[in-house]
Amino acid sequence: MRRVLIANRGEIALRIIRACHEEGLEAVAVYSAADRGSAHVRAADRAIAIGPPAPSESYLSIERLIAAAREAGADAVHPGYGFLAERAAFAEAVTVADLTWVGPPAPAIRAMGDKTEARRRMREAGVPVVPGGTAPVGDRAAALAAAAEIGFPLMVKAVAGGGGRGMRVVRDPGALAAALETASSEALKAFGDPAVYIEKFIEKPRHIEIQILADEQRTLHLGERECSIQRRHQKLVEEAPSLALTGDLRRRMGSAAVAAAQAVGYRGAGTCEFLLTQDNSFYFLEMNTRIQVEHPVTELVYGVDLVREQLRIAAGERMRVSAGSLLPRGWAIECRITSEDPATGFLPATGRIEYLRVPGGPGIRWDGGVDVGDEITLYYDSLLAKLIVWAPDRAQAIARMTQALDELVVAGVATNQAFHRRLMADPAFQKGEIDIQFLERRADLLAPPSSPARLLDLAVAAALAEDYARQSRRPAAPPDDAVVSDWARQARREGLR
Ligand code: MV4
Repeated sequence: MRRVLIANRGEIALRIIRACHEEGLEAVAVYSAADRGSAHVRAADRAIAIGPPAPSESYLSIERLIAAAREAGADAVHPGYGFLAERAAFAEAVTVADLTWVGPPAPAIRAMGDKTEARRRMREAGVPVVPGGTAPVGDRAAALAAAAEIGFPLMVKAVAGGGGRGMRVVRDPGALAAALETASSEALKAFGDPAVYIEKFIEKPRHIEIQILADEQRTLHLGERECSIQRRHQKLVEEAPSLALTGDLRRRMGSAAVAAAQAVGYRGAGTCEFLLTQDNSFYFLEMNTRIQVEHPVTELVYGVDLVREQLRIAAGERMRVSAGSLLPRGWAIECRITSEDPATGFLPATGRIEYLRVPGGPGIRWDGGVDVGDEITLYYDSLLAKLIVWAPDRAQAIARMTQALDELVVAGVATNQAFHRRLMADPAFQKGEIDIQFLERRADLLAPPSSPARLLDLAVAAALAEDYARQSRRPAAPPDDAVVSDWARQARREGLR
């Protein structure tokens, strides 16, 4: 393996390019017409244009990506996350083109993509899954019978689902038929497959995921990430480790995740998602067969570069991780900085980055993909950067994140920075009293009521900005005895035109 094509954009493309360079590999970027001047294009050794801004004609086009790999003489493809990362067909196309796929084998992607098959395989492997069906529901009578056995509340989920689409909570038998209908038609629309199944609904769980690394010899886990701070299935803050886990629970969840990976012949980096209940039962939900957005918090507490390990494993080398040394050290927190404005209900914002001040100092990491001058469009997801901190313990990590958020300035496009500040200052968050419904209960954190004092501040700032802008447009008259050069005179005339 010598030259890796990165089939992605933004911060993760840049992250992978850096890992390639550290591994002594050349990196080939691809870019859509909207990303011509992006940071990942400049950082790569070579860049290939793959089409117009629309993802379907660029980053989601298997054909164009394989052609780009050929054109650049690449011998491997790293998909990053999102786009084609979990498409078994892409993994196969890469392999058929005689390129190395930096990811898990296609059959492992496929097995985990079908949620009822995954549930069957996990049960066989002794991995706890949420009580419920392991086959799609048949007719209405069969569904009612299955529901009676499982009990209420329950959930109707899409077989081809994941990430929260095609899901319905059902609290009593009377609501089942309607839920089956809507979940099934949603599933058909979203995944092209109307099949649904039912399982017990778990109330107020935490979302805990376990990081896996597997090479030809070994399958290891690198502990957990706490991902409960999310809104509408979009994670906003992740941390490692989790306050909810003891060493014993970490070992048990870790063993379950390793068994899950082994059951599908997993290789490379992957993540098993679990629901952790308030009485410390845990249930396998799904496996993400890719590097995840939040991988840096694991890297910081385990001292492992997951992307470099992905590259080594794909090249057939052994991972540079020894099971004996795998203990979490200190605490890491990640805030996703997105171009979403809490004031407008987290609608994606657009604009040009006019100014950017990136936080720095000990224990602070900025995984960004944008620079001053970049245009933020609606073509791609709204993740601008990830701000990640490490500190010896959770309280210090929160304090460090607070300081980093104070240093951060993004001008020109609205971001969720203020939300992160409110969260870090929140006593309940500081105590770790979180579950997946935390943000549903805390509308005050999402969008604070605007106070009269805050409005006054904004009005004064706006007036000062306008006055400053007018001043700078007005040419100053020189004193009578000043020697004014022709250059200056000419410039003033230009300025007055
Ligand atoms: C659940 C659940 C409660 N009970 N399943 C959401 C995404 C998909 N991976 C599965 N999800 C859930 N499945 C049962 N039986 C609650 C969720 C859920 C959730 C899970 C993880 C992280 C955030 C979540 C937000 C809402 C619902």
